[in-house]
Amino acid sequence: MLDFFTIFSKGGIVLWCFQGAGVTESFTGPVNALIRSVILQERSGNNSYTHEALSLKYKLDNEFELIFVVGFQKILTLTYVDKFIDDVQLHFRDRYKNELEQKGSLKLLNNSFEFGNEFKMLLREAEASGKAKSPAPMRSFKESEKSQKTVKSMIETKGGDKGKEQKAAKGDQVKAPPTVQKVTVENGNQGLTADEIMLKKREEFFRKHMAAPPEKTRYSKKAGGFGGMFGMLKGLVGSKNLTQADMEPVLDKMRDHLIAKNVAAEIASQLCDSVAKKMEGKVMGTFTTVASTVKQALQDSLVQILQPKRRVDILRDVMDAQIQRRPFVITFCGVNGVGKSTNLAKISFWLIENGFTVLIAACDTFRAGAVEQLRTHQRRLNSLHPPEKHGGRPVVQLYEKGYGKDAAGIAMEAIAYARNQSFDVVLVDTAGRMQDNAPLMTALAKLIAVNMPDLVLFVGEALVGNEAVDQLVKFNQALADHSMSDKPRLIDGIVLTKFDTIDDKVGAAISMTYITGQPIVFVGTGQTYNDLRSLNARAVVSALMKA
Ligand SMILES: Nc1nc2c(ncn2[C@@H]2O[C@H](COP(=O)(O)OP(=O)(O)OP(=O)(O)O)[C@@H](O)[C@H]2O)c(=O)[nH]1
Ligand SMILES: [Mg+2]
Repeated sequence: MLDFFTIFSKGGIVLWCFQGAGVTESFTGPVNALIRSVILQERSGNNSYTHEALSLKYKLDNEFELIFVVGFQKILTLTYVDKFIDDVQLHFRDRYKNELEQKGSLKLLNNSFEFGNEFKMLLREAEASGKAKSPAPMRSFKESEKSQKTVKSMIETKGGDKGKEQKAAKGDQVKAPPTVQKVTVENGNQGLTADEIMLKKREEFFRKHMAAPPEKTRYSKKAGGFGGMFGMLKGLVGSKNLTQADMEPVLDKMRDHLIAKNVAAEIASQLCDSVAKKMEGKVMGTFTTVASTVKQALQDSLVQILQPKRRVDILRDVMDAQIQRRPFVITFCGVNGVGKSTNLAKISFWLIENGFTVLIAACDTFRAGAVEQLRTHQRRLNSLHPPEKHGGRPVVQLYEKGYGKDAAGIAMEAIAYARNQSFDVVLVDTAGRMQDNAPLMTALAKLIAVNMPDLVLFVGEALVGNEAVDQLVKFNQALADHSMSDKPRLIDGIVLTKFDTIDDKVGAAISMTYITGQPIVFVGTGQTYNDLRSLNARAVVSALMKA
C-alpha cells in the first residue's frame, strides 16, 4: 500500500529507505519537493504534503535531527499512517540510539542500518490494525440505546420527580445549610482567627480550581535533595528535551508580537506552529532558557524565509536578453494606489543609470491621468539623462494608445515596437485592481498569458497586514486559472513599497514572501527616483524581533 518510506538526517544523508512492491517511480522528486517547499520554508506546521499523485506524511525527530517520510497514493485513505510513522520513529531511535548519538556525518554514512525486518513487522501490524478499524456496521434500532427508553421517560413534566428533587434541595438550603459540610469546616478551623480562616478558604479554592503547580524542572534551584547546589549543576548539563508545553507560552507571546509587527495573523500562527514542530524534542543547550531557544529558532526561520530561493539578477537577465536581440519584459501588477507607476519610474531610472534603454508601455487604460503620469516621468527621466549624452537617442520612451483600449493588445504592440527599435527593457504598467474584481483579474491574467513577460512583479504596500495574504493568493490564483499553459506564469517577485512609512512594523515583508515563496526584488522607500533599495533580510528580522 505504501509507495515508499525513507529516513534521512537533516544534513541530507539517507540512512534507510523502503520502496513498495511494484513501485517503479523514484521517490527523490517528491522528497526533494517536500524539503524545498515545506521543510526549508517553515511550513512544517502540519505533517502532510501533496506532490502530484502522492501524499507524503513526515515527522521531524529534532533530538537526533532525523526526518521520517512516508509516501502513498493520494487516493488511498490510510488511517494508520500517523501512528505507523510514530512507531517506526520510536523503533528506529531505540535500535540505533548509540549510532545516532555519535551524530558526525561520516559515522552515519559508514553505518548500515539493517532495519528492513523490523520495519516490515511494524507495517504488518499497522495494516492489520487499519483493517480492524474499518468502519463499524450500523446498529439496528433495537440495539440502540434509544430503543430502551420509553416515551414517558423522555417527557419532562413540571411536577415530575426531577423537579421535586431540585425543589427539595433548594428548600433544604434555605432552611438549614448542609450540616455535614458545616461541621467539617468548623472542625478544621478551630482556634483560627477570622483572617486565618479566610486565608485558608482562599488556598482551598485555588487548590481546587486552579491548575496544579508546574512540576519542578531540573533547573529548579531546590531540585536534588543532596545539597541544592549539586542538584542545580546536574540540571544545567543540557539534558532537557523541549516539549510543546514548554514552548507554548513563549510561542503565544511570539505570535502576538509578530501580529503586532503587522505579520498576517494566519502566517504568524503557521510560523509558530512550524517552529514548534522543528524544536520539539530538541535537547536544549547548556545555560539556555526555553524563551531564548525558541526566539533564536524563530529568528533563524524568519531570515530563512526572507532569503531569496533563487537568483534574482535583473541586470544580468537584461544582458542575456540583449544577446538574444529581444527586449526584457517586466509587468507590474497590484491593487489600486500601491505605487505601481511610481516604482516603475524608479526602476526605469535604475535601469537607465545602468546603461539600458527603456520603453514604458502605458497599459493602464482605465484610470484617468494614468498615461499623463507616465509621460511626466518619461520627460523627467529624459531630462536627467538627455539624449545628447546617449548618441542622440532618448533613453526612455512611452508607448501609449490612450484610454479604453485593450491592455493586453497594447502590451503586445509595445513589445514588438521595442524589438524593432532595439529597446533593452519594456516596463508594462497596468491598472490597479482589487483582487475580488473578477473581470479585471481575468484581463490581467490574459495580458500575462498572451505576452509572457520575463518577470511578473507584484507591487504591494508595506502597510498591509492580513490583507496581504488575500491579495497575493487571489492574484496568483487568477494567473493560474487563466493561464493557457501547464506551467502557468505566476508572480515572480515582489516590490514592497512605502517602506519609509511603517517604522518597525515590517511584517508585510514576511507575509508576502511566505505566501508566494518569491523574493522581494525591490523596496520602495520614498517618492524620489533614488528611493529604491534591495531588501536587507537581517535588518528586517532584527526590526521584527525588536521588542
Ligand atoms: N512614501 C512613499 N510613497 C510612495 C512610494 N511609492 C509610491 N508612493 C506614493 O503612492 C502614491 C500612489 O502611487 P502610484 O504610483 O500612482 O500608485 P499606483 O499603484 O500606480 O496607483 P494606480 O495606478 O491608481 O493603481 C503616490 O502618491 C506615490 O508618490 C514609496 O515607496 N514611499
Ligand atoms: Mg498607476
